[in-house]
Order: sequence, then C-alpha cells, then structure tokens
Amino acid sequence: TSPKIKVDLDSSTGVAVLRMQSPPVNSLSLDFLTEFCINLEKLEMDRSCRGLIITSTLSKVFSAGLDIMEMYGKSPERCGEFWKAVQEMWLKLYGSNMATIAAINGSSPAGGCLMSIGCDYRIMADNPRYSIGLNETQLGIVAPFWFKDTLVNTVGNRAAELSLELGLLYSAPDALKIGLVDQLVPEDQVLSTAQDTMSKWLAVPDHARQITKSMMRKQTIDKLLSNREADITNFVSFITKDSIQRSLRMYLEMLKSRKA
Ligand code: CO8
Repeated sequence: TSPKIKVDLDSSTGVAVLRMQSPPVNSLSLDFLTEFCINLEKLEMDRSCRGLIITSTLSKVFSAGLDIMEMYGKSPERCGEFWKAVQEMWLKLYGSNMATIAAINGSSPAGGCLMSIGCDYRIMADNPRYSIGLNETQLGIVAPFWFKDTLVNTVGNRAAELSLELGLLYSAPDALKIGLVDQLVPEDQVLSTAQDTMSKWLAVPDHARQITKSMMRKQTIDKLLSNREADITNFVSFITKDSIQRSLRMYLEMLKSRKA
C-alpha cells in the first residue's frame, strides 16, 4: 500500500512539512495513525528538525477525523487497539518538542480538529465552505475528556461548552472569531504563511519555548497518561454498545446519502 503520509525535511531551515495524502478524506484509520506516529517519532528524534507543519494534499479536506469504519462493527480488541493509536497520536503531537503549525487547507471535523488544536498554531484557508470543530455529539458519540481539555485550553471554557454540547462545526471565519484557529489566509497562501510563521517561532530559543510549552500542557497530558487504560476500556465499552453502533450507522448513511 502506498504511504498515507509524506514528510519533507528542509535541513537548511530545520522545518519539516508533513503532508497527509490518504484519499478520499484523510480519515484517521489505525494504519494512518500508526504511520503518522512513526513519522512524528522520527522527526522528534532528529535533532536537525525543530519545526513541523502539518497539511493535506487533498483539495477541500484537511482530515475528516477518525475513520468511522474503525469504530463500526469491529471487535472490542480491535477497537481497543485503534483507541490506543488515537491516544498515541495526540500524546505525541500535543507534547511535541517541535514547534508545530497546522496549515488547515480544507475541512477539519472531529479528529481533524483534535489534530489541529494539538499544534501550537493554526492557519486556515479563508474559505467559508471549510469547517472545523468537535462535532462528536452530532454522531451520537461523546468527545473524551482529553479532547475537551485540549479545546478548553484553546478557546476557553464557555466557547468549548457551547461547541461540544451542540457538536458545532465552525466555518473558517467563525472559527477565527472564537479563536479555534489563529489566522485565515487565502487558500494558495496557507503553506507559505505557515513557513513564514514558523520562522518566527524558531527565532525563540528552543529550550525556553519547550519548557514553556511543557508548563502549559503537561497537566493536560499527565491526566491522560495516568488514565490511559481506563480511557481505552471506557471507549471500547461505549463504542460497542448497540445503541451507539446504530447512531454510527445512521450517520454513515446520512454521509452517503448527502452525496449526489
Ligand atoms: N470516516 C470514514 N469514512 C469517511 C469519513 C470518516 N470520518 N468521512 C467521510 N468518509 C467517506 C464518506 O462516507 C464518503 O465515502 P463514499 O465515497 O464511499 O460514499 C467519502 O469518505 C467521501 O466523503 P464525502 O463525499 O462526504 O466528501 P466531501 O468532500 O463532500 O466532504 C467532509 C468531506 C467534510 C470531511 C465530510 O466527508 C464529512 O463531514 N465527514 C464526516 C466527518 C466526521 O463527522 N467525522 C467524525 C469522525 S469521529 C471522530 O473523529 C472523533 C470520535 C471520538 C470518539 C469518541 C467516542 C467515545
């Protein structure tokens, strides 16, 4: 199978661009997440890499979030393995020593939003058709506490509460208004703006930036680290419930019928 992720590290700037290239929608399957984590780990270990930009090669979609097919009709063992990979992706990204920028050049619901808010900075294409948010409740499922914590850390408690309870997907302009993204730029300038912004982040001495990042994020990360197994058990028992499986099936049918 062809790689779902392509990484280019510019050794002169120390900036890597990670491109998600898994059609049709960069959904986060177990294979995708595994590949993502391996790449992230390699960059993390590479002392010449100081900054990471995450973007998509697909037109219109950054990432559609978790692959719903990984949560539908799968064994509890497989669901557990999948969830562990989702946790790993977030732990690696949220806790990365690199400066990380999401260059959001398309829609970014649910897990795609989690990946974006796991970065240090978000630049989104100024296209009102693109949306971003944690829409889990719309699928009849519940975003786990660490999704919630990451959102609260990004937009504050009130905006997070509204957004999570209603499962809101924000258009790019609305996302900017609540601070879910930091900047909107024309679509063809998303990556170049990310590169320019990265040079500002990398002008700050690494160790000072890293210690500060850790000070801001450590508590949130430790909370999952000390509840990892319980969080997996909780996910598996929730997602394998008949009622939840029915919600997911209805959502999948809605997705398919919306097409045409
Ligand atoms: N997983 C699997 N397949 C998907 C997903 C997905 N997340 N999203 C889209 N697809 C499929 C579609 O069904 C469609 O399949 P097919 O071609 O066979 O009909 C194909 O991908 C293309 O999709 P669209 O035609 O919809 O493409 P568009 O370009 O029109 O739209 C969007 C792209 C905006 C990304 C749209 O596909 C969309 O809104 N997708 C759904 C996104 C979503 O709601 N994701 C939520 C996933 S749940 C999650 O990430 C967190 C779960 C936390 C779990 C907590 C439990 C306790």
